[in-house]
Amino acid sequence: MKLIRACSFAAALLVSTLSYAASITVPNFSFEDPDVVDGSATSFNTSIPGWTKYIGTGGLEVRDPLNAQYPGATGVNASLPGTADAAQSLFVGAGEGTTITSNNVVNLEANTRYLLTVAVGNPLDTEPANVRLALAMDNSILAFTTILATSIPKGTFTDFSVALDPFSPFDGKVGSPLDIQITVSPANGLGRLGDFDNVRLTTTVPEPAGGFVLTLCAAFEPPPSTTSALPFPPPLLNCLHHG
Ligand SMILES: [Ca+2]
Ligand SMILES: [Ca+2]
Ligand SMILES: [Ca+2]
Repeated sequence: MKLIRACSFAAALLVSTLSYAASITVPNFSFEDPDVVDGSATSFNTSIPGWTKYIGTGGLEVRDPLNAQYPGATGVNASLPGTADAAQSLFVGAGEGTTITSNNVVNLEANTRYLLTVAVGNPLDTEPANVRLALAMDNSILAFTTILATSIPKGTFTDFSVALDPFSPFDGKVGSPLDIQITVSPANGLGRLGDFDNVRLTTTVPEPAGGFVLTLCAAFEPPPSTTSALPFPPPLLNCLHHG
């Protein structure tokens, strides 16, 4: 019975290990810094806390939208809808290819999958630009996704994601800092602005399954001198059954 419990424990640990994910702190992820008055914004500039413009003719600002932009957004600290966080968002002007970055968010680790998720807004009073979300290193893009303006739901914020698959421990990029990039480009001659919030970066570390379980099961095998009257089932079969 002890072995059954041990292997069940190993199987449970295996499941939790396979689904293990960690969150990485993204600076000013919710664009609540600086706090601006409801309905106002910082002026378009080349930087805000945690974020800077890399290229392009557009600028970036923090703003606190009203009902005219998003339903329910008017009021002190009134929450933005959808997948946004809190009251303020990042607003980016879309000169062709205007790209802003948060640099050196984390150092790339081997055997780790990175998932970037951003709440992308489409305000009621302006047309959005096309958007590209990317993970980059030294301004060289490693993974990206392109979001057409027409696929961003109106009057709310909607999550879009891009994943960076694991690198081997021998890859020269391992150990170097990752950047988050957000790029906006005019869409159909209409959409010239991008609205963003709640930038999240999570990691998942896949574990080699079989070896881990067998190692734990072997550790709980009875010693040769055990005199229990109950025969122990074969460890491998038992583990496979309970896994
Ligand atoms: Ca926010
Ligand atoms: Ca505010
Ligand atoms: Ca507001």
